[in-house]
Amino acid sequence: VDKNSQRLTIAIQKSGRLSKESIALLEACGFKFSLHEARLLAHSSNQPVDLLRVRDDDIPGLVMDGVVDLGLVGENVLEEARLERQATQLPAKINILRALDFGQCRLSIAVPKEDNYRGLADLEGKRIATTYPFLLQNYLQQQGIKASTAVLTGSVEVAPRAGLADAICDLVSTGATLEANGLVEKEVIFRSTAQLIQRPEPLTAAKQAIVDQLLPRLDGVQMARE
Ligand code: PRT
Ligand code: ZN
Repeated sequence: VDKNSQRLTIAIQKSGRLSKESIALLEACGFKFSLHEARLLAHSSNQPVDLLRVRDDDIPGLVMDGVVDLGLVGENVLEEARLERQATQLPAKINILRALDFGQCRLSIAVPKEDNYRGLADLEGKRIATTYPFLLQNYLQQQGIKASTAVLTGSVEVAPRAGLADAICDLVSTGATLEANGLVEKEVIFRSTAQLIQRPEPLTAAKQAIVDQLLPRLDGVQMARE
């Protein structure tokens, strides 16, 4: 990506739960895109705007480093990246432009249903499997609980059964995955929706003009489907 490009670059998830709705929202705001499955970059045919399609985990860093101008990403991924970058002294500033009306989920601690869980204190000294170690440890610290983490980027819900952890901290939407794995949701530690974020450094006037046109349209689209 050419940092000096006059085209506004927006990072979105390439394939996953946020992809369809991210593109649909930008299209509803008047941008036209033709997407080729294999391509990282998609040009808008009617505006000086490019989409960069990447793993969702890469989006916060790309925006915080100013490699791209805007990003659409889950608040859970954004906050995890922010905490991780703060801990490692990397730039972690971001402008959150809007909370979006899709990608709703919660990050929750769940335990095996046969456990006699009475409260957070029962997690003291235990191990919790999660993809979000910074959000989890941040929460535990606030609550005064010391527990260790097992970091897994997938299959978190099988960790207790596999003997890797005593509990899990994972994203939940319907609760079906927990249920299917014999787990019960006990503590909601973070509520998330997709967010529209912007790089911390000011945009060029030309790019800012596109954002100034985008935001009222986005508000209109979200208001209309409330
Ligand atoms: O490949 P890439 O890294 O881009 O994708 P990913 O696999 O990391 O992410 P993806 O596509 O699964 O999710 C992208 C974002 O969608 C997340 O970061 C959240 O912001 C949001 N989101 C909303 C969810 C869910 N709902 C959700 N239910 N992300 C994941 N899940 C998973 C959860 O991890 C668990 O495995 O769905 C399962 C639970 O769902 P229920 O309905 O059974 O409770
Ligand atoms: Zn991811």
